Amino acid sequence: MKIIAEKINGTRKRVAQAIAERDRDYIADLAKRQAEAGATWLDVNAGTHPSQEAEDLLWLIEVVQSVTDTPLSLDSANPKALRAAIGAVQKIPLINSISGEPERLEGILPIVAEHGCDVIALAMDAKKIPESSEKRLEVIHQIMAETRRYGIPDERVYIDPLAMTISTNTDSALIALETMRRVRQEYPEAHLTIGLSNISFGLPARSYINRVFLVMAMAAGLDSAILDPLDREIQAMIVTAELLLGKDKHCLNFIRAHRKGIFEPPSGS
Ligand code: THG
Repeated sequence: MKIIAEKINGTRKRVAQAIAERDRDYIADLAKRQAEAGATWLDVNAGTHPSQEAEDLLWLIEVVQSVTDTPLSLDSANPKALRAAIGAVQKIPLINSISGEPERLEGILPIVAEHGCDVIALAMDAKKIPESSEKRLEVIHQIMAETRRYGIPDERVYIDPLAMTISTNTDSALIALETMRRVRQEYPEAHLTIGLSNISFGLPARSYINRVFLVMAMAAGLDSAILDPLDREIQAMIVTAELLLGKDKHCLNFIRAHRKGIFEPPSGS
């Protein structure tokens, strides 16, 4: 399971404040802790000020790279900000994200092709997120036709079926899971990812919803997710689900995780 660590996100209040105040220590600490917790990529999102996005993103990248060499996930829909960012990264990044929107495809796919990046593709077009898994598959077919046209191998594409909030549509998880199963069949070389916490928005006991959904999605073929790697219970779910899905030869990772204490209650509780 590849983890895209979510915490350096300018839509979060505390991170927005740190960006505005150029608080290096706060961002550096988030970067270090998430990298140590096993993140494959650190997502960096500079927030929603289009006029400042490129500048803020460059600052985030510089601060994060001053404390870790974990590769970055550049979380932006803005080709200009992404172009600037690509010139500043030390390792080939994950681009988060493209969609079926033509301007986004035209603006971002050349960057992905030129630099050999991995890329997340959202199952949505310019207008909206389709309701049914059939319609999401249609959008995914369009996007995959474009990535292939640009010569980007399927195994560099991470398809995000999009988990909408379960509180507004109780079929949201089923639609995302069905989309994942179909993607697995039709694009066996492509990866699947998801922004895990969207599913539980507006409900209590969110962590339970997130964790159970994560395990269901892993059974449907999810091999990557945007989540909080500092959540030990989530890490425990991941190693256990991988064990049960035949992805842990001789149970070594599970036993190692147990020795490291990830199944113990956190101290103080
Ligand atoms: N798919 C893709 N990219 C994404 C998303 C997705 N990027 C953004 C988002 N969705 C995933 N990232 C985050 C980052 C932080 C939080 C949630 C999702 C987060 N949320 C707090 C919570 O859920 O309680 C509330 C905010 C806060 O802490 O202030 O931390 O779906 N490709």
